[in-house]
Amino acid sequence: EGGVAKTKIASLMEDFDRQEEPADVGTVQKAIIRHLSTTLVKIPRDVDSLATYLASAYSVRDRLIQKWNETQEYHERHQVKRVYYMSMEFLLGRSLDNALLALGLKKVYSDTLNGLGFNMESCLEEELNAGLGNGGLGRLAACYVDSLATMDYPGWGYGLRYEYGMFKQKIVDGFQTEVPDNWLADPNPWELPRPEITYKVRFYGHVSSARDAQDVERHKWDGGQVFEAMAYDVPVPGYGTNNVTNIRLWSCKKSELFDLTAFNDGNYDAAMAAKLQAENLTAVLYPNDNHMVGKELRLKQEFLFASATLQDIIFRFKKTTRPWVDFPDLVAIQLNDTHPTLGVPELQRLLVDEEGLSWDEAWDIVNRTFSFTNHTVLPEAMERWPVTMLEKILPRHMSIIYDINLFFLQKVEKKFPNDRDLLRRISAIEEGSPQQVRMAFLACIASHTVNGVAEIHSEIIKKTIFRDFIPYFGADKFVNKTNGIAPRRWLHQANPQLSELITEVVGDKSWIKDLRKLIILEDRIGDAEFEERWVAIKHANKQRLADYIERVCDIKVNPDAVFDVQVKRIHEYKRQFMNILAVIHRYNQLKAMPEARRQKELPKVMIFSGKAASGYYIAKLIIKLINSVAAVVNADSAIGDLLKVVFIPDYNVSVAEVIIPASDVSQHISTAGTEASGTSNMKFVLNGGLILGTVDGANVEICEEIGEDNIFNFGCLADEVEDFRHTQRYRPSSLHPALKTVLGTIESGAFGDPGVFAPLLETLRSGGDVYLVSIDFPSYLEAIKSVDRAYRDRPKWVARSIRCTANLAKFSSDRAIHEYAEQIWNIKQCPVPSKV
Ligand code: B1H
Repeated sequence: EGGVAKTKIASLMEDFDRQEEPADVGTVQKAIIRHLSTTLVKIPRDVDSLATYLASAYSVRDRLIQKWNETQEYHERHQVKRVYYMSMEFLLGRSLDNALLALGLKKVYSDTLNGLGFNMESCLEEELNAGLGNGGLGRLAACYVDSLATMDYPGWGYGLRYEYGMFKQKIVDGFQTEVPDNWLADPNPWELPRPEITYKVRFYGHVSSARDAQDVERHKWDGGQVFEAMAYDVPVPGYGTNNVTNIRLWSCKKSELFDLTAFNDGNYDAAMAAKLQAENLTAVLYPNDNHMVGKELRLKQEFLFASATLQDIIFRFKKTTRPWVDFPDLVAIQLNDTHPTLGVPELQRLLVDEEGLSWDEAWDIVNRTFSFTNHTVLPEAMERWPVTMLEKILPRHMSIIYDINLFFLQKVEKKFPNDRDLLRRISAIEEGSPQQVRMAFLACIASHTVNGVAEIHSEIIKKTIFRDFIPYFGADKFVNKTNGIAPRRWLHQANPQLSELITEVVGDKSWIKDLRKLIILEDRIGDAEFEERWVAIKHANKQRLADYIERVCDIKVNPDAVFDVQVKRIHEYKRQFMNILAVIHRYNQLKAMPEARRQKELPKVMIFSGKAASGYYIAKLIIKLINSVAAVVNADSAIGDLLKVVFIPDYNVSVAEVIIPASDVSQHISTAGTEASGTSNMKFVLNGGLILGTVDGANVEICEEIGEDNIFNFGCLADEVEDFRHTQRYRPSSLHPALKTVLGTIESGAFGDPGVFAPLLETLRSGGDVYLVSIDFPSYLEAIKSVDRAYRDRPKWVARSIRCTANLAKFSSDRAIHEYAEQIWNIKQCPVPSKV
């Protein structure tokens, strides 16, 4: 009987899958109404724009799920190799607009919503941002999944489902305050809970060993605490393809088994209380960008993530019934920085302890499976975990790490005998008190390929952190994969007007999947009518941002002024401090000018936005200083529109989508050698904004692509930085007069109690000026002058702007993913055929 029912169901479901819902207003309307009244249980008078957003989202999701099913089923049937992109962060932002554009449904939804008396934009804005990441690293993961889907590559993202993502930033009295981001407060149509997909993850406990039948020592890890990781699947559509890929996010719940004895003892109350009190490992994202915090809870997050992911991948592999040696023919795993590196000893443990492989068989599989991306060289961001902490929480893994390291050092010793210092330098275990595991070394030892994220950065890591590994592994193991951004979100979605113009010039929408087509824009340079439209679009985007600024900051800015933007996480190495010091310099200059002269100056709006890690005191002072300067400058009637300073609160993906298309100039001014790549630099240039920047990260390659006439570079070079730090250390006496004056202005109390800013100013003095603000300041001022001069030559500026967009193809995440696929993952495109 059950058999008959199953066949019947199977054939009905096949029929259902074969039918694609038509995309007309009538069908869409019906779907939205159905979700309003059933899924959301609304009565007519309760239907507001939130409900309408949700109903629209559910109706789009229905279509996505169908395609998602097909994609997974098709890839499984063809046993194609997949990449698994392991990342502790996925900064997805909003999904509805992106999905509508991907599926070609934007117009019909807009018509439908209009017909129902709703405005599309306000419905889209009801969606809360999925802020499951800090900054560039997390957003990169989101862009990469977009490209995997769009280019029909078989691949999944794996991450954690934090209940609270990146905190919301409120500015109170000029200071940042943090508010929890309860992003799951509204229903989330973009996640599919999979209660049937759970894995047990153990912490603490003890390891015992015994000899097996072949007299091999076998290890068993048990006891301790057992947690459960449950899967939530987030479907991600490709643009203009049937492929819908998956991001599987793990959510933690304490396993019921853990408290079973208490339940069995009849102590229901106590057992339930323990369950409620149990720390929820996936409650919150650690809000530190480029900074490691060695908390036990973070280590547990990393292991829960690693273990659930590897168990899941192994489960899927076993369904193929292929032999273990084939594992790397079906599975590639990319480690997004070191945060998922516990996946290495976990795979080794699962293969040896659970599946009975020999150490060497397992290690060969591990090595052919993993590859690793390094995203930073900042010492404070390098993950190191105390051996004692690992031994306590993950005893079996600590012993596996010891063995991995021992076998590695033995091989190094064999190749380079009698070099004890080399072994000390290269060891994954750093001697000292406390002893620590260097996660970057472990990731490097276990991976077949290691990559940096921009040319300059990939060169730097070969000369610094991985220097000693090169004689042993050879230089070929270390490659470059310059970052990229998804043209779908960062041009097509964020800048609809410019997209329309580009589509007109290209002749079709093919550029959305092939940015090389943008080069044709160069032909229009000098075409007056085209240039006028180019300028008008930038102006409209500036007006949109001006409206936003007035709404959230209550500051009126003039859209005819230059919009000069620096938006990114607040960090000393990114030097927002240097930017605001130059703003003060400009303010002083304007104040000192006679009125007639002043009125000839170029009006500027200096726009800042970004979050400081909650424990990063100096970064928070930088925010306070920006807001204090803003308060004084913006209220100064003698200055008026000539200078406005704006700090836009709560920078996130959606805010970026409004800011980036509106910039004339954006600043990427990190101390040379510190910003691994940067990705917002690419987003600004793609939208026709010019860069004021240092010779760092991807700025260098952007300059190569667009030409040095179209970028404003300044500052010392990466290979000069160490010299400056040691020999030309900052001395107050040698301070540039302009900088002296600016510091004097702050100390005079012009921006409020100078005592507040004293610790910040100290970083330039006794702090040793680690990021060389005082060294680069003079050339920075010169560069700002050349930007201003250039902007006054309007026709030339417009030509530059067009050239920027036209030459940005290299920085598409499609190019980046293509390179990863061919050169690192060895995966092939596998488009899901469309229905007949
Ligand atoms: C980047 C991080 C990062 N590099 C530690 N490193 C984190 C490090 O939570 N943590 O512990 C979180 C993030 N993030 C950024 O990656 C680089 O600074 C950018 O230059 C780069 O563009 C981006 C993507 O590669």
